[in-house]
Order: sequence, then C-alpha cells, then structure tokens
Amino acid sequence: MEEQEGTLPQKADFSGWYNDILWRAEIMDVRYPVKGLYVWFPFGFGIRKRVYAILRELLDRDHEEALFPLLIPEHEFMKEAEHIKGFEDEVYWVTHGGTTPLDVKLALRPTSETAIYPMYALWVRSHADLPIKVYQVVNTFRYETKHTRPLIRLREITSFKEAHTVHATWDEAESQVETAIERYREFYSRLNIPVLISKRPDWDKFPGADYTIAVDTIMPDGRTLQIGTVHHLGDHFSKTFDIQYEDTKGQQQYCYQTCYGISERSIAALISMHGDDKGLMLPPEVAPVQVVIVPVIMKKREEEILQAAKTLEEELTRAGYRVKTDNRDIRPGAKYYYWEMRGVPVRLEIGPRDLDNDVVMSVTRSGGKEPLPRAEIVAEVSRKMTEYVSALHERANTHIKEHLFIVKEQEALKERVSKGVAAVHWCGNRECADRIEEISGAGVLGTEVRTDLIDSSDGDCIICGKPGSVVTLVGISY
Ligand code: A5A
Ligand code: ZN
Repeated sequence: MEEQEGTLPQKADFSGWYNDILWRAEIMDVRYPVKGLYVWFPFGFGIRKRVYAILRELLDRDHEEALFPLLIPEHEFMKEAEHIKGFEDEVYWVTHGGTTPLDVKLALRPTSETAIYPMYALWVRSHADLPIKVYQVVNTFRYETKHTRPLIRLREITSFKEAHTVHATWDEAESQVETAIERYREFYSRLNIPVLISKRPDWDKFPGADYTIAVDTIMPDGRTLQIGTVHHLGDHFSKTFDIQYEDTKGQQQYCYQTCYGISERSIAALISMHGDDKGLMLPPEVAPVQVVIVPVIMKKREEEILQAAKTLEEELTRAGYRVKTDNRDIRPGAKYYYWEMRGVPVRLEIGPRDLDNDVVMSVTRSGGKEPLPRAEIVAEVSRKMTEYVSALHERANTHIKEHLFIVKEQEALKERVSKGVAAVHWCGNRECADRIEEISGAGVLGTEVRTDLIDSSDGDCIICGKPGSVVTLVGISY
C-alpha cells in the first residue's frame, strides 16, 4: 500500500474525518471513475464480511437465502403504480444487447419486489406454502440525484440485504414486521450501535407499502442516518402480481407481504459511531484483526523476543482470536499508529523487560495500558475484550443521549436540530408537519417512537397545541 501522508482530521470535523478514514483505514477506495460507485479494499471487505455474517446468522434462524436476477423486464417493473412513481427517476435501463436494441427494456433492480413477486406468484399455491421468508444479499442500482457519499448514498449499493415475506393474513404480516424490527434491533445491538425506531409519516413510506418502520441512528455531527427499514406491503403487490393461495375452504385469497432491507450504511454507522481521532474502533466480533502483537526488539535479545511473540500468537490463535504479529522493520510507533487506525481492539507489546518480568504489556484501543501476566494471557485478553466492548457501548449510548433533545418550544427547534434529533409532540396533521420542517429546516422522521431514552407519553402539538399529540422525531438526515 502507498505511504500515507498527513494525519487524520479530528472527528469533530466529521465530514473531513469520514472521507479521510475510508482510505487511511483501507475501507473504501473512492477513486473509481464512476460517480456513486466505490471499491471495497480487502480490509474493509473483511469488516463487511463479518457484519453480514451476523445479519445472515440472525435471518437464518427462520429465513432462507436465495438469489434472484439483477435484470427486471420493463413490463414487470411497470406493474405497481405507486412503486413505479417512487422509483422511476432512479432506474438505470439496459436498452441494448451489443448494438442490437432490446425488444424489452431491462431495469437494473433498484430493489427486487418486481423481480421476486412474479416468481412468488408461481411458488404460492395453497395455504400450506405459506409463510415464505426469503432474503438475498445483492447489489442494487439507484440513480441518486442527492449528493453521493461512500457507504451512505450510493448509485450501486453493493451490500443490499433484502428480505421478502408472504403471509396468509394482514395480521400475520404485521407480526412479521415486528419480528423483523426485533432482528434489526439485535443486529445493531451486536454492533453496539444505538438506534431510534419509528414509524415514517405516510408521505414518506416506501412506494407501495401500507406503512414503513425505520431504524435510524445519530451520526457524530448530529445528523440522522436511516440504517434499515421494514415495510408492511399489505396486499398491494399480491393484487398486482397475482399472488394467491387456496385457503382451507378451497377459496382463492390474496396474500399479504412484507419486505425489509439493510445496506452498507450499517458499516458507515459502525465506523462513525465508534471511531475517534486516531481512527477506527471496531467491535471485536467484526474486527478483521482482534489482537495485534508488536515485538519491541532489542538487538541482543531479538531471537528470544520473536520466539515469545510467536508463542503468544499461537496461544491466542488457538483460543479463537484473530491475531496478527507485526514483524515489519519499522518503528514501533508507526506500527501503533497503523493498527490504531484499523481499529484493532487490543495491542500486546513484548520487549526485553516484559520477558524478564514474565508479562506482556497490553494497550486497549479505548484507552488503558496494563501489564498482563504471561501465564494467564488468554483469560486476561478475554477480560480486556470485555472491558473494551463495555467502553464502546458506554461511549455510543452517551453519544445518543447527548444528541437527543425533548423540545417543547418552537423557538428552540432550529438550534436543537443543528446539534441532533428533536423529540416534539405532533398532532399528525400534514400542515403542522410542514410547519415543523419550515421552522427547523429538518425533516419529520417518525412517530410511535420505540425507545426508552425519552418519555413517549402524549402532549400538546408543538405547532397547533392540540392535546394528545404523539412524540415525533425531527432531524436533519443524510
Ligand atoms: N425493498 C425494501 C426493503 C427497500 O428497498 N427499502 S428501502 O428503499 O428503504 O431501502 C432499504 C435500506 O437501504 C434503507 O433503509 C437504507 O438504509 C438503504 N439505502 C437506500 N438507498 C440507499 C443508497 N442509495 N445507498 C446506500 N444505502 C441505501
Ligand atoms: Zn398540530
């Protein structure tokens, strides 16, 4: 890799920090010559692989993974009116095979409802075929016109996990929505990313859905990032694509459906939530390297030190850790900098004095230096990992608490949303929402907020004063 010049901007300058850390920590190479398309470096892909292993693990409990084609014929894509309206400006079309114009234009999937549901119409025959719970992890294409950003707003989403379920009744689909929300909550809890879950206002729901529940987090600069959505599709698509089952009485019935998705925005949130001025801080579960060993060489005892490092590496590897010994011929300081940037949870230094004392010096990425007895290194590293995960958890929760404000006065709204998310009372009327957005310069994110961070009892609408209004999140989104 190239020699790295300069230093990482402070995290307080979030946008500078974010752009810089992507190449300094070797996550994404942004130099690919098409706007909105980026390259995963091997190190970044190692993180992605582990994050998506968690997602797969959670879904594989009761879903099945499948794979549908990238290309969607125009006539299928154009079937569901709301869905078309929502996506037509964002679709890439394949119009030629070589120099020959195609008879049927083909859309690059912006999402796969119209690829999957014609097949579901063939798969579903009777009530015995239900429910269907299938997911895939694929690339999708959206011609985004808002400012594109690596991992956040892509034109090729490379890591689109979409689940599509089919049920006999509206209620069963609703209960699947709840299951999906719980899975997403669990996923983000494994990554130590606190989330705000709420119901999107009607005008902001997924095109073709009955309703949409969104998962948001708050980025370091106070803006929100939507990192997952769960949609109740009702019977809109089953009527369009003719997905029917024969019930126990021999009657044909339309199915009810849900879909839910997560993209590499989950990785953007991971990087942003936990990183600091020195670089990444990765939860051990997704860190490509969990322990780095840095031998601090003194010429006279070089062999002895390297041998000790090797034994250490073997022992920790046997215990199941992903360990790397950095034997490069560069200054220890440069090695510390390098691995701190890449978010390695625990660093072990071993030099002549440590050998004499039968210890290893440990430095935890969240702070703290401590000599560990050589003989109990596996148990001691495990203790360090636990400490580190608690520190990540603590820092992330503090961040959310410090960026979530209960706002009762219109006058305070604009200032509050410049720093984070405002929780206000809103009566549900569009005019009041418009007014909230006008005053604040932010968006109404959602209602029916599922969090214990704030009191969610009803109150007076911040605009019209109507009593019994629901708590609503307002924020500036990415
Ligand atoms: N079929 C459903 C699941 C769907 O497409 N939902 S969605 O449009 O809301 O997308 C799912 C998730 O993908 C969003 O919640 C968001 O986190 C992510 N996403 C959407 N557009 C994206 C883009 N251009 N770049 C990166 N992630 C994106
Ligand atoms: Zn109102």
